Amino acid sequence: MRYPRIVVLVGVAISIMIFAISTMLYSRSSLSDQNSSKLDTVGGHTPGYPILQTTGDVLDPTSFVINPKTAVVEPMKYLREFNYGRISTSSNGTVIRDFTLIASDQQTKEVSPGVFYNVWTFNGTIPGPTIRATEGDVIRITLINNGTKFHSIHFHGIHPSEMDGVFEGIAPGGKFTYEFTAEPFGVFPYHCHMQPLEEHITHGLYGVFIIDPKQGRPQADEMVMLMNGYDTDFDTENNFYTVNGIPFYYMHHPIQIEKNRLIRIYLLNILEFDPLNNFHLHANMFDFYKTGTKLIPDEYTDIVTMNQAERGILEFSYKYPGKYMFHAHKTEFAEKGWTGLFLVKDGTTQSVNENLNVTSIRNITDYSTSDFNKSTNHVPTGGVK
Ligand SMILES: [Cu+2]
Repeated sequence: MRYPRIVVLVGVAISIMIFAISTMLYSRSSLSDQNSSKLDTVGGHTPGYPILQTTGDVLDPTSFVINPKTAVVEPMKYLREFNYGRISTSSNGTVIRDFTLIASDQQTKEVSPGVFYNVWTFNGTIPGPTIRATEGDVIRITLINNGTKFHSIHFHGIHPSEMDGVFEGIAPGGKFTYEFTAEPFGVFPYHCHMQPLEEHITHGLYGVFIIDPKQGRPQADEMVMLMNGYDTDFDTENNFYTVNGIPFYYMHHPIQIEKNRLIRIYLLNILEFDPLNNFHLHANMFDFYKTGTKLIPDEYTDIVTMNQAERGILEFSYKYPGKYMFHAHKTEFAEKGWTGLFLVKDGTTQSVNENLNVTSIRNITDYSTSDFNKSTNHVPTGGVK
């Protein structure tokens, strides 16, 4: 069969084009391979590797101020606030500490500038107040349920079954007093234990419970850090990660500490949905006391990784003044809010923070019981009361 002349010509032209394109592509890929081996680089920008793109959302929204009336917590106040309860003594001399926690689940508060979320809280804040006692004290915590769902308080530590806060939920409008002896010494979570558990936790019903050893710990500048997250679009993945309730807060309001002063951090991870979280300290190392139940450190490190409810005590001091980051060494968490700064002052140069644009959030603690804080100590110097 004979093809018309025009068909033959078109066929030849197409063949030439295909050959030319193939040759070009081959030479490009060879060049790319040569570049790869020459550069010997790793990552998304290496030729031949896919380029990762971010969604571009979140990334440090705290360049403007959170309204103090709507913020979920005042992180700088929370940092060093320890609640010792209303203290009385039994006939045999045992110290009794009474606390009141009010659960609520109907408030909407600002968890990041412009981001409002239905928070479930103990005493109006996320995290709930830090409860502190000494081993051997009798702890009495009255839970008042002002919410619309059943709630409870489950303390970690040693106590009788009926004080475990798991099987008996407190009905809306109800009230119950948990009572047990504080043991052992260490740092513990407390949280609601009603089902579905992840819902009660991710909305914010948790806090830190510290039991001091009878002999106390060395004097230090003490602080509490609780690592959490917020799933604000309800897809069981966190959109924000924080230490002490508001993403990036301590980046804009650095924690001021003194050079050579012993710093003690009671650290707890309560993060829901993500299996792990961690804490990394820049330009320094710390002693780590796992769960805080021993007086001898378990590790000397600059990073500690924790599953949900794991916790411990960090001790360190800075040799040199300046600004130092601390953050999750999980990049996603750090970039979605779990990042902060220490500002180390050398004790002679004052007000290094004057040019840091410090904005304070005041009067937002929504404690519904005026007596909860009666023996609250703002104890920047640490020690045991
Ligand atoms: Cu609950």
